[in-house]
Amino acid sequence: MPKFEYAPAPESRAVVDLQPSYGLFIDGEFADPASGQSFKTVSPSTEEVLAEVAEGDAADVDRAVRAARRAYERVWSQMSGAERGKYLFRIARIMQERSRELAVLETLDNGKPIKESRDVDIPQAAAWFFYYAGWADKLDHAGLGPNPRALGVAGQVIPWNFPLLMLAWKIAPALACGNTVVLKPAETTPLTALLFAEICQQADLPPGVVNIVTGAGATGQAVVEHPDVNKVAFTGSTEVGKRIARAVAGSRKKVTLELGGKGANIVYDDAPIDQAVEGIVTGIFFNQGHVCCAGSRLLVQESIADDVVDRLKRRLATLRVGDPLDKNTDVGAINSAEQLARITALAQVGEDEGAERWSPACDLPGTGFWFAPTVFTGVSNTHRIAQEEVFGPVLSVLTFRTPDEAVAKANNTPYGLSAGIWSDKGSRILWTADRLRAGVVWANTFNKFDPSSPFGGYKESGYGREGGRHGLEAYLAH
Ligand code: TAP
Repeated sequence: MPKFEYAPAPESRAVVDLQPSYGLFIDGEFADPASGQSFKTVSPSTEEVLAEVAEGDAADVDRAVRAARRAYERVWSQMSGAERGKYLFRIARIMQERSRELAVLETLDNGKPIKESRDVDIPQAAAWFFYYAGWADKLDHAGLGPNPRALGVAGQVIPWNFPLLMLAWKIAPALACGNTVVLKPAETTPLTALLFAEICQQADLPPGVVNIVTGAGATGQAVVEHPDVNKVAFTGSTEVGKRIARAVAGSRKKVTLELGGKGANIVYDDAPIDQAVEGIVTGIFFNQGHVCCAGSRLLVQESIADDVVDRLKRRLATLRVGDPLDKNTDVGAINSAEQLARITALAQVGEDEGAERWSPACDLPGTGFWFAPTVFTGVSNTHRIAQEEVFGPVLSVLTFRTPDEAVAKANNTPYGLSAGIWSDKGSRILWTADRLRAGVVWANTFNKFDPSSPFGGYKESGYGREGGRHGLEAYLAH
């Protein structure tokens, strides 16, 4: 009888050809860092070392910026938009072809459930390249002035929560507009950016158009402060964003900052409650709550609050927390020991301030970084867990009586990135959305993304928009 051979499942790590060490990607080639230093990237679900990754310093950043400048002047800015678009389409297609590999690598390095990297991160990242590929030859018709032109070299620094997707948000519009790029991925999640570098080679992207310099915060600082960088694009914490704004003040660099958030998810008494409960779960437990636009504050109308919280708890008891490579897993690992410590400390503050803490019964694995889905009830607006970004699977529940009170509470944080509204009445949704100081407002849904839709914040959530036609503006002079 012929032997039956199992094909590797999509979630199997066998689809990834993990190298023991990775260099920097500069001028189309992988290169050793000037210092010879490297750092380890670990799997947050097992604490296993996945690879050694080059630690780029200011000399490497300088090398990368020079390569980007050369490529900008000699090749990329000379090329027609239609030609640039072809490269972006090619990259998008290769990302689709290699999507299993990208999804498994993302899950290994980040800890997020494979069903999220497979169904959200990777398809969305490819979609961003497809979308901006389509803009490359239409910039003159984008309504962005008579003669829109590229800025030059873009320095881009991204966080660890959506490593490949944040890369796509940054690189796709930059290249479509004719800029070249030096990008620094987050220290804890460099691997999909390095696989993306391989994809650039595979797509025959001219050397120097995309450069990836791995390293820690100091490497990011060198990218941002390099005098020959024309544009800085940053996604990360408000604290580092403020530091970057100060560092580039007066330099004539164009800057966009996508920073933290403390999104309100407002549930009115006429909302479809089961649907709202699903939206609350997606809003805060998707990607372990490592989401800048997470619905981390539930604002529920007082008359239905007990019912909503009861149904929410019953739903949370069904979530599977554990091995991110298991396709049945709903909540994966926390990205790093540092992030776990931050979440643990802030949750303790919630308890100390008198809010009531609840988690479903779940067995957390013995190794790796884990935090059970957590709900705080009895939270008031002055509590730190109602004001500060936890960036983890922790929901604060507040109540309100009137729509005016809902809006006042929703707007009462330093942030202004996202919000959700659940109601059966269109007029109530529009009334509320009009009054919320949030860059993105979802109605009867949450955490929905599309490349054609602009994304960005008010107040301490930053400035500038990524996505859609608005996202082109950040990469063009006009
Ligand atoms: P950060 O600590 O701010 O790190 C973001 C990136 O900046 C990382 O690559 C980091 O390097 C680098 N960096 C650190 N110090 C720097 C400096 N002085 N100059 C230049 N770069 C520096 O944030 P995080 O912990 O990675 O991400 C979580 C935060 O990002 C949350 O607050 C979240 O809300 C926010 N976020 C916002 C959005 C949007 S769209 N608004 C999206 C995702 C995340 P290391 O990796 O070595 O630290």
